[in-house]
Amino acid sequence: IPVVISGTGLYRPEHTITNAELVASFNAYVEQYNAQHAEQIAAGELQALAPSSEEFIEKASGIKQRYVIDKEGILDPSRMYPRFQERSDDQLSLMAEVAADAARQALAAAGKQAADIDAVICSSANMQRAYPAMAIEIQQALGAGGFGFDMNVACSSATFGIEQAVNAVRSGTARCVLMVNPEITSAHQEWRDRDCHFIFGDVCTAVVIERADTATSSDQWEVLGTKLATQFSNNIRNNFGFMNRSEDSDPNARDKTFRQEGRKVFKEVVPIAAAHIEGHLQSLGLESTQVSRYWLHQANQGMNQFVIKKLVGADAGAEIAPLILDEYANTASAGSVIAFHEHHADLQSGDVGVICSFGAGYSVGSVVVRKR
Ligand code: CO8
Repeated sequence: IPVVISGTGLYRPEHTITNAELVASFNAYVEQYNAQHAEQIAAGELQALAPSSEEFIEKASGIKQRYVIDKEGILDPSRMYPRFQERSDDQLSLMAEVAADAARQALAAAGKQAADIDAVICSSANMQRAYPAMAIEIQQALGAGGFGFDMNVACSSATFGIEQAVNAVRSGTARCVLMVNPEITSAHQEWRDRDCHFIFGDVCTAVVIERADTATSSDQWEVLGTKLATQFSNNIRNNFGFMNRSEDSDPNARDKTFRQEGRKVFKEVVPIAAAHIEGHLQSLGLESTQVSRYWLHQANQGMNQFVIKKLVGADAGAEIAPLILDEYANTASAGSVIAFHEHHADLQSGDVGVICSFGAGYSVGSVVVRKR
């Protein structure tokens, strides 16, 4: 029985931060820091921080703004991270709240009730807590049955999650799976680091995956195949974790938030991603030029242009590989799903597309779909 993607949903926070706002606050922080440490800087014991620039951000990444759940805390030069209220155990947690919002939209698009869902996968670059699994809280918030579990493959969490969902449906473990990606990246982004302070934004995506014979949606995408690959690299890393306390490490140390060697990632991941997609398509008897649309991971505009050039020998026009990172920035695993969510309505029955993620791990995941 074919398996289809029958609906998607997108939660988008109400606040945006433009590059101009971000840079103004970052530069105020830099001034404050340099003034506070003037003596050590003058003595050569500390390096002065350099200001950021709007021009650099847009040119280097293609990002123009990002959505965030809390704006005030991030832009406060004496804080530089969001301010979230701690919730009691009997309140819905923030990750579950945004996931339930995106999930309800995806269920409506698929024409499903929560009771039709018999598995919930919460797949994201970070989880709010150790346990119970976020997916189980989301399952309860929606009123879904079956089972739920969490998984994390950083930037590739969504595509890896889709494969688990497809396999669960194919094997008969579940008939209809809800896969959600609450990416509250603002909480583990390093807003005080000029090299990466502009990269991330908050969102949540949701995807309904089910047996084709139960699907009633007018917008169905048959999953022709999924292919996952990983290769260890330290070039994108975050050492935050449950052992930090026992290691007596500083919870505010730089290595406890997102950090990367951006240039190396750029260079190393482009060929891996292009070869992965090409190989996957070939195994399905398809050429990369037969694909109507590529919904690629959204980390860097130039990176996607390189991947597309390798695949189809053309510049990544909006037609073949739509970009959403100008508006959303990098949303970790959600980026390729946002691209699919917003840019597939014009395609025709029989058209083939590829949803593909790449990033930390390294990890690459591709999902080849065909419009029914
Ligand atoms: N303003 C002004 N100048 C700057 C700034 C700034 N903000 N930042 C750096 N510069 C300067 C540098 O100091 C450097 O100066 P010099 O030449 O004098 O040394 C110059 O600009 C060039 O710097 P870079 O070489 O670093 O700039 P790049 O052109 O390489 O651009 C990017 C940097 C944008 C980071 C680019 O390398 C990139 O996008 N690489 C790909 C990164 C990527 O895809 N990463 C994957 C991210 S991981 C992911 O997607 C999901 C992770 C999920 C978990 C994390 C969630 C929080």
